[in-house]
Amino acid sequence: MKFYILTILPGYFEGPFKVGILGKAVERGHVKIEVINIRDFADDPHKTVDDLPYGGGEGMVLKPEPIVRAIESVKNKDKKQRVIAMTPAGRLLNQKIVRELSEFDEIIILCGRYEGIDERVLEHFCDDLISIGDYVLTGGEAAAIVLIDAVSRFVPGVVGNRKCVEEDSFSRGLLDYPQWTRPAVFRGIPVPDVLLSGNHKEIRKWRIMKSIERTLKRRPEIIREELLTDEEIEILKKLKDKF
Ligand code: 6GU
Repeated sequence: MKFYILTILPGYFEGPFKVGILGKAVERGHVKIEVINIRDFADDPHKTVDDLPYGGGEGMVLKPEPIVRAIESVKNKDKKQRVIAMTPAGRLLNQKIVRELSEFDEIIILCGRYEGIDERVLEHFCDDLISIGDYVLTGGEAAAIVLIDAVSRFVPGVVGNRKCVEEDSFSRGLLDYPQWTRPAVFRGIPVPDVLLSGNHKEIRKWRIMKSIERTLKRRPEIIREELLTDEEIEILKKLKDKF
């Protein structure tokens, strides 16, 4: 899977893809990242990428010409590509969208800055507009890293254990169950007894219960009963009465 990042802040991406699971994925060639400086496609001596907004108002708007030339420089009809603009005005990213995007060969990500991007770019040269949440960032760069991280997990070879990818929170509308490790007592706080019992049937059931319990408490809106097993639905019904 290849990601092109179109940005006016190429320096932003110097660190994140060198470390951790993503760093390893890039090193092994499962994930390819190419950062493109939009400013390289400006055609005036000052390398201008922004201009005043028509109609007046605060801030500057990214000009269409350099961005569209940058997009066209990476377009390739032989690849299954998606052009995505990162903007708080986009649709909200979720795990379903992440999984769908992982089916493409190449994703071209346009990072917004300043007050916005000329609407003609978004409407006529992008396939999708994506936001990562209901808050405002100084630009789309941090959001692009979030998107690449989440999509890369679905690329074969990136996450060692496929089961981890498929069974994670959100794939079935339940938050993950909580985890503990040694020591058995930390600053007087013990690990739940059941986890030390060695009774794997009990542990499995207890984990389902904790998973449903914290989802009801923190994110009740993500629960999708149609994706749950009969056992889970039964536990859900019992716990619902408590909340
Ligand atoms: Cl994609 N961009 C910006 N600037 N702010 C955001 C965002 C994106 N998603 C949430 N907030």
